[in-house]
Amino acid sequence: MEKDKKYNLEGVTLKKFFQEELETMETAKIKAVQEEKFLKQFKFVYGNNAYYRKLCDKKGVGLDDVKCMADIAKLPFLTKADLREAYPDGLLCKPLADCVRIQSTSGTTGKRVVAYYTQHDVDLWEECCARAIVAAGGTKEDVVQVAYGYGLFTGGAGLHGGSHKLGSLTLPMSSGNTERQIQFMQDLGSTILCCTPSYAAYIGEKLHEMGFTPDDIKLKAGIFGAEPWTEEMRQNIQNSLGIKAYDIYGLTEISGPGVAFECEEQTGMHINEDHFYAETIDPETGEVLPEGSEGELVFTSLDKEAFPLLRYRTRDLTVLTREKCSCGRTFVKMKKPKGRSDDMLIIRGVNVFPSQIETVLLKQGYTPNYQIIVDRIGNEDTFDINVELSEEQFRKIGDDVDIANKNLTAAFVQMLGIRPRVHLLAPKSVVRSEGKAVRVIDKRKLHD
Ligand code: DLL
Repeated sequence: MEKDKKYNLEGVTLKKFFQEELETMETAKIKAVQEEKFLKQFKFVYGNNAYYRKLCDKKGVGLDDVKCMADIAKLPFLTKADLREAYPDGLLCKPLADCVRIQSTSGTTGKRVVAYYTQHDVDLWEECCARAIVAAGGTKEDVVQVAYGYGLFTGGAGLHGGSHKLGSLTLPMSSGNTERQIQFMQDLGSTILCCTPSYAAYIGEKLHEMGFTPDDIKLKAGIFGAEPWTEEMRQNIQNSLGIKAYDIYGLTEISGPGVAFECEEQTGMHINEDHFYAETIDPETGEVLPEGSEGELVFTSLDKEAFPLLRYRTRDLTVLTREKCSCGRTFVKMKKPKGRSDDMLIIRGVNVFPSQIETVLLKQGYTPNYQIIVDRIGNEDTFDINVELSEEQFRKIGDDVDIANKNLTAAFVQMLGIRPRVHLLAPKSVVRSEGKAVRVIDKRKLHD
């Protein structure tokens, strides 16, 4: 690869794995490890948390009912509503004096979720992030620019900790101040960028706007997550920054980024199964689904201390697959989540995911700068999509704006089955994101 010429790998032993013996365990071994840890974790949570014990009592499950991994099906689910009810520390399993960190979700409605960590929990989490950095080609020689937000959000802290564990040179930029991000990237020779995919797209856009090309930076890889993003978006970022873009998944409730991460195959994320047991369920009935069918992800932490959640419903929709991966990792893979079940819009009775809109736009050569606005007038849903044109499109489109609009509308109708009103806007009219992008404005909620 071009980049390797600039990036001096001479004398550097590229590690394929951060913890090879764990990441490449045979499936039977993984299952045995999970069962052993699960039985211990259940006893620990049941014995140390009154809120959880009460939930189990309500379901009629006691200590004696859980003797093997399959017995997990007997346990109650935990939901966001439980976390709100138990706020702030009703699900804590260790004395506060043993905790060393609190992180929190970015939730805008209701009470935030706060997660507690002991030093053991922080180490476990950071190791998961180090695995992700190594899977993206990271070594101790790398300069890792962390442009996720720092603070209560887990993005900055998680990747920062992972980079330290690996021994890479860590650049704690946090998000924002995009020109300075690019200047530091050049001056300090950053080789790996960590931020949300929408922010990566913006950094790419800015790089070109400042008159640079990927040849003017040393970046070789990016580790992007915290929000849904499409394969088309991956291509867009890879081209504009001249890198390989890897997905990373996680949630505050389970620890933060690094619950799952992508390897060189870029075909889904390996779940760190030695720490987290994954199930997919039918979101309506709660029935456990076989691997290979799409459902809501449910996680059970297997060896956490302060805030170990058992059967936590994430509301994220994905598919689990255990197909052999060419990278050598044996951990089950989750496909790119389509979004949360509650991100799905129901417009005029039709299910619409923002990711479908992103796919259409990027396939048709538009920018990833868009916003979906849904409202209700009388009994009718209105559905508008604001699409920003690139400078070049804006210059070229001239009188053909109606034709372009018609073609794009037709592509949406084909993908979604309903007709949006499309608005092609001048460059720079859609607000850029430095963290998690706000793609949808659903004004119907205001009327309810
Ligand atoms: O977003 C943790 C994180 C930080 C993950 C940095 C990756 C990188 P929360 O703020 O608690 O934590 O939000 C968790 O974000 O349930 C998903 O809905 C969504 N999400 C996270 N990663 C991805 C991803 C962090 N790679 C919620 N693809 C999750 C799609 C993602 N959605």
